Amino acid sequence: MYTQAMDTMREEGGQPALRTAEEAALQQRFDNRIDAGDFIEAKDWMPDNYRKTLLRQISQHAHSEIVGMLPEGNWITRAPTLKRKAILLAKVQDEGGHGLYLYAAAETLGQSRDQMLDSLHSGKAKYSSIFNYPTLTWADVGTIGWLVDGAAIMNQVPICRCSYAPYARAMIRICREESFHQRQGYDSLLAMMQNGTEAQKAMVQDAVNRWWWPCLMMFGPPDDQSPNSAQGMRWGIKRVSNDTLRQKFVDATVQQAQVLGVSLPDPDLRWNEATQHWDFGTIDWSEFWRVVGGEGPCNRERLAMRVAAWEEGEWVREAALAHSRKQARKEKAA
Ligand code: FAQ
Repeated sequence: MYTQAMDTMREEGGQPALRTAEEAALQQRFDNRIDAGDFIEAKDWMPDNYRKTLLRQISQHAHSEIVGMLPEGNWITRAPTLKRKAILLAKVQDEGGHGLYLYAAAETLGQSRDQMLDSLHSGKAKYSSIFNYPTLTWADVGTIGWLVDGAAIMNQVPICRCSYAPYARAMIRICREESFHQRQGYDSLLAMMQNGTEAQKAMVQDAVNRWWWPCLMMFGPPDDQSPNSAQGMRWGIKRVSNDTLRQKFVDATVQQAQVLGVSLPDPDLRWNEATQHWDFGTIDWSEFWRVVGGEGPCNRERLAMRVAAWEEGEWVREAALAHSRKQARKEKAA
């Protein structure tokens, strides 16, 4: 039912192989559970393409979290006060934690963390386009919290109801932390806009101008150009479409920008009384695909930093393994 187009019916000599009665029954049971809004657990039977789609999305999501540590991590040593430094340190550590929950959720689908990281480091795997933009000033850090985490929450809250339970459970924890991230970013920008110098206010406006359009791109291509959406929605992996989430984000953010006292860099942004939504201008999708294809302003730098961190961390992984082997030997001997 859900999987006619994508299920992996094994092809022999160009002909789809017939399913066994047992496989057909398992498929039917799975479809019924999805229809009923049931959650699927790691040990449950699932179609191969459901597993592959989840692995693709969850591993990309995990990679986004750990690559997402880099643009802000860049500012830890330069945070303007002890308080802002402590907040930023905690936030960046949280993103690392989110990556770990998500890699663990993906591992339940049968792929090892080493395999996933290998795909990231060799440039095969995707991660969110947004993390290929530079953090030029301190205001970029606040803007990432406000807009990037704001967009991430908008996208991630519906994933708390994803049909794959280990992913849904990880997302519940992650979303709680992301809402703190969004608030701290807004608070940091508000401090500069309310009490800052003219130069600091201009710095905030400049950061918002640079991050606004890339944030709208975070939600992915328009619905009619999103190859994975239809199946993802039928399987209950995606609950809300890319365009709907993007519109919700714009609607929520316009008012926050007004309170902050910044303008959003879109001359076509206006309230539409008929739709009760904010209309916005055309997104430059050619820029999005360039960044996704590896040609963004910081793609090479981000990947090189990840690879260096992995190589430099080898001795830590070796030491941890040696320690766990030693512990196991001790337990056996006791
Ligand atoms: N960047 O058919 P669709 C965060 C790819 S976490 C790069 O619409 P789908 C926390 C897509 O993979 C941010 N690639 O795909 C944080 C597909 O390629 P594929 C990450 C993108 O999966 C904050 C192709 O385009 N969040 O920010 C992007 O149905 C601050 C066609 O697209 C998640 O990953 C993009 N923006 O929908 C951390 C949430 N958009 O795989 C640090 C979970 C699309 O066929 C600091 N993921 N593509 O080769 C999702 O909800 C979905 O995967 C979407 C894409 C909505 C991202």
